[in-house]
Amino acid sequence: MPVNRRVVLAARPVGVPVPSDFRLEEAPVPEPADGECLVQVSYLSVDPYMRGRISGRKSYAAPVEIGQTIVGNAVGRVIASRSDSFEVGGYVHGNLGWQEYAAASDDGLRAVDPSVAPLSAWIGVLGMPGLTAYYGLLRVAGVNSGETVCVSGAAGAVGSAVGQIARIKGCRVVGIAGGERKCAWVTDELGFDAAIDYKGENVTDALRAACPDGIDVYFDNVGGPITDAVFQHLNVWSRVAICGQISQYNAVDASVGPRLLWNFIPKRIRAQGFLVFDFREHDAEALAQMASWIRGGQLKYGETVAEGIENAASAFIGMLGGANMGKQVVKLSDA
Ligand code: NAP
Ligand code: FER
Repeated sequence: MPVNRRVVLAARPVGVPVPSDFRLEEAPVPEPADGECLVQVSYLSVDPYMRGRISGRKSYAAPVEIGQTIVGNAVGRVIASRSDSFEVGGYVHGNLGWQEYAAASDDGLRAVDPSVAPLSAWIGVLGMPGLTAYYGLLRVAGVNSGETVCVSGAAGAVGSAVGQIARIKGCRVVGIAGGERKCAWVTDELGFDAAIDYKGENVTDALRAACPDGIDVYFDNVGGPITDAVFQHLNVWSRVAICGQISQYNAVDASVGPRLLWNFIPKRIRAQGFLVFDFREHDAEALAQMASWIRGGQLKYGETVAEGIENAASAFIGMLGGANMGKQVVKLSDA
């Protein structure tokens, strides 16, 4: 009988997750029920939000319980179908979890067109992270041509797309990322105007040099001291899209701050948190636009690829610590 390997939550992480918080299990390959497809996963996504989902904290979605398969988006091939919507041999993505085979209801699956971009892109630049960049910049922050955009987490899945979309829209773009290699990538390969290595530079000083006219839009992926520094350079009528606060996700005690909000009063700064799902009705249009930018060579994407379900947990832990450049994916099988 074919075996399905999956990763389950073994213990709720305290602080930085460790390998023993996860356990690899074997189970029979599931049988699709009526209306379901059986998908063999090619790539699975590891994302920062999963840190919240395994913490047991109340959120917009139920937490992963101990012993349950870790949630996560994945892309793969339909190998059995009891659905009218998807045929055997087609490609789909959806929340399939950290496992090699998944039986999933067709209403949770979306078709993937591998002629537009390789499979892995559908959980990255053409998936949830890419849409997050698009909506956060264009609908939440509302960038205008000629503005200066600063993005933290600049070399990650979301941040790398944010900077390029801002460039496409005629903005000056300054990224903040950890390490010289990541900074060189976003400027030399992705066309950012400048990049600041928060691990090697004083961010406040570097921002003053890189943004002599101040910052009109801050796309915040990280929070913490980096965001404190950016807040001091925000212009009158600037906007902050609060996308993520990854510097706080492993925090054991709630940290205090931000303390620099007095800036927001005379400068009439607007800050707004958002979830990518708020804009779901626009996904088709957004994806068509992103795909056309990819085809036109204006939107590039990077990936860091781990291999094998047994390495999903280490890929996740590595991503939280900055081991990835571009989107972190885990390859499980050839399509
Ligand atoms: P990612 O940026 O590809 O990977 C996470 C990155 O975070 C790491 O590579 C690391 O890069 C950086 N990081 C880790 N600890 C940090 C710290 N203490 N200070 C500064 N940077 C730190 O991940 P992603 O999928 O693109 O997500 C980026 C952000 O967007 C996350 O905060 C995520 O929660 C958020 N997000 C929000 C939504 C939404 O709907 N609101 C949707 C998707 C993602 P460095 O090497 O540069 O430190
Ligand atoms: C994310 C960070 C946080 C994300 C969602 C959340 C979809 C939501 C958290 C909550 O509801 O508590 O990267 O991505």
